[in-house]
Amino acid sequence: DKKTAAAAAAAEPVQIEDDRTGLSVETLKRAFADNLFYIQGKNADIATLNDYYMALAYTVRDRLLHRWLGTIKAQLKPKVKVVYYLSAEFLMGPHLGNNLINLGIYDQVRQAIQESGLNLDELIAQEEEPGLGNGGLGRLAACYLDSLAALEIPAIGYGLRYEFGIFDQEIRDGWQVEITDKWLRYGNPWEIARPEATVEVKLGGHTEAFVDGAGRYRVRWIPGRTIVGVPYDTPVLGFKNNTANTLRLWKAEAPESFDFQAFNLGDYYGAVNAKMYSENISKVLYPNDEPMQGRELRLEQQFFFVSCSLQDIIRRHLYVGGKLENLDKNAAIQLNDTHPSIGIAELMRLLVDEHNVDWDTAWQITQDTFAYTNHTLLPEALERWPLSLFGSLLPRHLEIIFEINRRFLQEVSAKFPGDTGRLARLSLIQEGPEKFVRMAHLASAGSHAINGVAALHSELLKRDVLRDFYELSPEKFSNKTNGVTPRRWIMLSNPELAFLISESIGDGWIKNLGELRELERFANDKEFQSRWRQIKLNNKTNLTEYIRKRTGLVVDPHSLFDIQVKRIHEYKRQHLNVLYIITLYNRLKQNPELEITPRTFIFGGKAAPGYFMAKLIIKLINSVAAVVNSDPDVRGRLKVVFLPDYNVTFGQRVYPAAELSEQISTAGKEASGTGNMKFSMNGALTIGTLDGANVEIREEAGEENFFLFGLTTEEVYALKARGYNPWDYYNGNPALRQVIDQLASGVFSPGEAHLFEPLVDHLIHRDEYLLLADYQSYVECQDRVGEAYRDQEHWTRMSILNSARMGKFSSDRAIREYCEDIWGAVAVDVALEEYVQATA
Ligand code: T68
Repeated sequence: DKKTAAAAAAAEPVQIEDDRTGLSVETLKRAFADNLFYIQGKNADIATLNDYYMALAYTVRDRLLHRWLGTIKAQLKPKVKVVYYLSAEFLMGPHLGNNLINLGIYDQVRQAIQESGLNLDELIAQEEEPGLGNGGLGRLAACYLDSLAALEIPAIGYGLRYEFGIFDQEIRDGWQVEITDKWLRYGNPWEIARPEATVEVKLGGHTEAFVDGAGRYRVRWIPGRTIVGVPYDTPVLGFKNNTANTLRLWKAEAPESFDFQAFNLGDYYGAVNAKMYSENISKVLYPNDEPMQGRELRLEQQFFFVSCSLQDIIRRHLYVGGKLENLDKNAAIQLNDTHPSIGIAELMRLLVDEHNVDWDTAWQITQDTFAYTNHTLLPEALERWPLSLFGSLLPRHLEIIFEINRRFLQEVSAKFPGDTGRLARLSLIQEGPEKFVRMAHLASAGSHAINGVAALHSELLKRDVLRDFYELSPEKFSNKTNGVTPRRWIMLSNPELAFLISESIGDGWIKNLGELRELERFANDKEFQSRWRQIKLNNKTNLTEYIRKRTGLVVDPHSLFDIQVKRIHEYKRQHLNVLYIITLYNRLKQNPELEITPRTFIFGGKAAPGYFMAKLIIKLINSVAAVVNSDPDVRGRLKVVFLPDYNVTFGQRVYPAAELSEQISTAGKEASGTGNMKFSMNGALTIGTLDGANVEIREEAGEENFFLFGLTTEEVYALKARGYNPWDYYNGNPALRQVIDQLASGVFSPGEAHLFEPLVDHLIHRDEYLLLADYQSYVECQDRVGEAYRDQEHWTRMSILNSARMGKFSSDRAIREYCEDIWGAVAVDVALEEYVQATA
């Protein structure tokens, strides 16, 4: 009858395409308006652009939640192995556009926003990017999360939720000025706080030995203070699949149980001060890239996020019924450089002290679970902590490290009897007037796998920095050449190119970048070439407009766009690029009729705030730009631009517009580079040394499609061993000499003749990075570039071939290698539950 039919209908779950899940343009429009009203509390009369952005972000977030929950459920199963990527930095870039691509709803959303009277690009541009990283290392972590999700590998990224990310850069009077990055100012719609999963972290204090009920010798850590970590989760979507992994970032807070009265009677301010002290830990990202600084707060940050994460990992493992002895069956923990390597000692402490596991078993579990990626060969970048600082902050961990070291050196002695030099070189403790804990040694001893990030880099690791570890355990070592995600770095950044590629060879390349090879058959196709060129010109025109807005400079989109964007560092040699610019300038001044390929030199990048030489290089670029750009003699032929505040968002504009990619580090110094890959994929040709991944890019692209110059790593070593004298190069090369003399005499610093003296002095007296030795080779190579550009057909062919042959540099390939060789992780299918609602 009617009544029972109605009851049956009410009990029957009905799937609804409602305003929170529906994907039709109509539904999206309704959901957008709804979120503007109910979440932002605004209507069209008073809404700002940011309100619209937020309303759209929530509309998109609603549409990924069922994937996210489905993924969490699928991954919390006994037999699933999860990759835990521990990194002090995740440079994710803006989420909105990327999530639209991964959900496959870009077009519907564009239409819905347009029909709502707005412009999608403007809303996307409104997002403040989370700049929780310095450069390559942090961005690599973000690309790897993208690929893990694309490949449906269960994974969690663990890191710090810095309140202030990398500083915003402004240029005043040619100098870098740092501005705090208040990225959370208007709220962050992509994260969800999970205060119920808070964990406690101990610091300071001392240790006590005791004998437990079973008669076992144990150690207790009596901490000086406790901090809590609150997790904030952000979904990381796979490309058009059901996987949404989690990026879990920890915020430091004072413990809830903080007892104002008992702790500090009547001292309200003291108590609040203690709270502020706790919150300091996740306050700000350290803006230094490679060189190491032994700051206590930095070690606190590292230990804090690592301890939170390991406790979380163990909790998850026990929750699915796992035994601690089998942790490595459920967990692969990757150390992104040594920044999280204190995790080796912390896992030992958690197992031995807190879970009562015996030492040998604990050490086996630890080694089987951890793996370590090295990102640098620069000795000054290797992390080491003064023993005194380390012991006062982490007294129990220092004891554990001593014990690890004692046993480790015993093993070394057994293998190399009587070799005391080797013992000293391998020790986790560096002896001397001041003693240090060597974090790369801790990471290497405590991991089952150690890798470098490009073939050359991995070889040099085995030969130099980790030579003794290699001789001890060669089986631990492998290479995992870096990669970047084609979703963000081609599809999102260069939509026109993505469209042309898909139209020509289908869209399989997005998931399988090797398919780009099929473009080779269009390399000589006139019609295809002209579309390829037109897209590049459109992207250059876009960048031209952006340059005009940001700097007021007008550049010619028909000139050769020659671009160097990356952190400013002496080893990356932005100033070598400048030496060539001045050389060109001099030629034009000396011969006003000289025909050259018109070029626009574009720079971008931040300098560490305390790195004087790097800041001086920024000033140098801007000073040379000021002279060159205002000189009517070179008008139309030479322009120099420094674009402030290089970040992920800006990178997305730059790579698609580049024609020449500058990868000119001293051979043996750049571990890999990843910008080099982004440029090439988007059709830029590379001028570069045989350094980092350049070697492999050239191998793939073909040597005839790559502008090679400079000394090789071997030649650099040999030259330095012979005794390098930059002065000889200066004296022996009139063009070089002129450039250096101009810098020294203030031609580019009117009124401040001595401004560039520190730079010049360093170059002619020491020149650690061999600019003068590589100068002539670079100049000749640049001249060949200029010549080659005149033959646009040939240039376009080379450009197409570069893109076509970059399949290897997808982060999907890199992640597959990590999964197979190091993590033993496999894809897990995520079943979506029908999102259902009973309606009466
Ligand atoms: C970079 N390293 C390498 N470090 O320089 C680059 N360091 O060659 C490589 O491609 C990239 O890592 C990815 O493997 C960095 O970016 C840092 O940013 C950094 C930050 C803090 C402390 C030390």
